[in-house]
Amino acid sequence: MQKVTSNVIYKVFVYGTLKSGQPNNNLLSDPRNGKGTFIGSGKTVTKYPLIIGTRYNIPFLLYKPGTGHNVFGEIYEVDQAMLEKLDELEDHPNWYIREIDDIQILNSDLSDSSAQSTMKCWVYFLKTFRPDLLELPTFPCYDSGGDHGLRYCESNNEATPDDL
Ligand code: PCA
Repeated sequence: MQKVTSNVIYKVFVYGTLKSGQPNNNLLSDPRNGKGTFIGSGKTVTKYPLIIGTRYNIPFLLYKPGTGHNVFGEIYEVDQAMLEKLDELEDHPNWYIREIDDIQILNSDLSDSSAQSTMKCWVYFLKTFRPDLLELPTFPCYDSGGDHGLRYCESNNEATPDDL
């Protein structure tokens, strides 16, 4: 019997551990998980606080539009299989909530759409959070190895929203 596959392609903007050179990028680049093609870098049109939280040093984009920075990230085209993998990693919709947002394209390999300056992409936000998370330092660009010293802890499997 033929396997039913969907060929729908989704655009996802990643700003945290899924970016290239960051601890979870291997998930996006592993073809066994599905299609994950880098198409360019971008930044959020809206300012948001990008913070590093929990004792596992996990990056979160807090859904508090207008506060923080226009956050830098990377845009990927992914298929349904890959999107499901990402949702699993981010525990959408229990922890992060995936929402469509406007991303300003900074550079792009898509020559035929270079006239376009923004793109609607899926982004993983934290929408329910304790207000004191807004007191943490905010970053325009995430790097696990940055001089903030808050390196991402990969053994965070038992982290839950209660850790926030
Ligand atoms: N992974 C997702 C959300 C935060 C994280 O670490 C990302 O990179 O966009």
